[in-house]
Amino acid sequence: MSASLHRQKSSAAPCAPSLFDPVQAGELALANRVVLAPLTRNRAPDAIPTALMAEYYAQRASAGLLITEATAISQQGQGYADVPGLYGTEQLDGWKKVTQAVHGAGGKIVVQLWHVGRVSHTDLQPDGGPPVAPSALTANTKTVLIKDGVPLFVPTSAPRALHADELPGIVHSYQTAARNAVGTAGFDGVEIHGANGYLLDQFLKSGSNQRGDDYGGSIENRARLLLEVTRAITGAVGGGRTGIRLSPVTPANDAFDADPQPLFDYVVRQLATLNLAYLHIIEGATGGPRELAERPFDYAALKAAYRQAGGQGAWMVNNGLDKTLAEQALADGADLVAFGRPYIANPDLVERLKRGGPFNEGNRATYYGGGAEGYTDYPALA
Ligand code: 8OZ
Repeated sequence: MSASLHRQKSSAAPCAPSLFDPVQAGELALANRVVLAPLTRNRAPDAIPTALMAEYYAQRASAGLLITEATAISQQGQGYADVPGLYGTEQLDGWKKVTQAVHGAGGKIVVQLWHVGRVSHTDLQPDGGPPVAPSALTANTKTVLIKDGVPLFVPTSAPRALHADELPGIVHSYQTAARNAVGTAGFDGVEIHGANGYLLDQFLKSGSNQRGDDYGGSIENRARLLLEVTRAITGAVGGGRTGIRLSPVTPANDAFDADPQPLFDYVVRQLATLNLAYLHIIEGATGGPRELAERPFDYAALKAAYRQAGGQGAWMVNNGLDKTLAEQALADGADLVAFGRPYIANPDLVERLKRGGPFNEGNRATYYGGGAEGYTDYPALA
């Protein structure tokens, strides 16, 4: 919009961008504001991305940005059967085929960097040891193993508390994964998984962090690991290629904080100094209600805290949004909208949103694990 047109309209409500308008997120020049949210699909045997995964992501390349499924930065960071990793040569080679396919189809793709912390099982850990966590508190949640080809939901194993002297190694694993993601696998950037009750969220939240050292207790201490990881990654690949996902009140994977507003206001004020490409906020319960009566949270205040502290990254919102809610989010000042489940069954979601539908329904039975069925066989519009 020209400056003069903008002035003419300034007495009315400022006009919101459309979902289909381009936007800059740090160094990422995005063709539109529709984002593929990270979706775990458990189709990477031995943690190695496959040609089928390359096809799946390339089918969705008309999104302004694709965020991969959560991807383990180390074997210790792995918590589910057949999720991909980013710490071995074959894994990086597999991802390279994915990024080449997406770029060939005109898309942009970042990889979500994941350490599950306590949400794991001894069967998935190095030498069958216990999963690691801020404190030795078992998460009341389940993970998925695959036995004889059949997915099996099992309770997570009791974790051991990390020693403070192990934390630099974890920060280093994140940094190495980020560097290899951009430098070797060809990703446009990375998203730090700071949400949904995994390691970084476990450190943030009082329900899972009872440490008495510099990484537990006060808000500043609980946020320390997440901020150290973020600084290490931005130092390696640049803030403009780094995003982060947060979920202030989700109960996913037994996440709980007694007072999330000041905690997350602090976190985003600190992140504001790192020139990130974007902040990705899950509003409410991941995959569930957008508002939780027992866990109120002011997302507008969170965004204001970030902007007041100088944060210029794109503001991405997510969780249960349809076209109307997504447009409302943009009108309320979000820059990007991430769609999860709608993207499972609608590879050409951007075009379908433009036309107002129709939308395919996803088959839950094929969300996790399996092959092409329920993965790459959903039709695009003619
Ligand atoms: C569904 C199943 C397994 C993992 C998340 C990475 O919630 C996940 C996940 C989702 O962030």
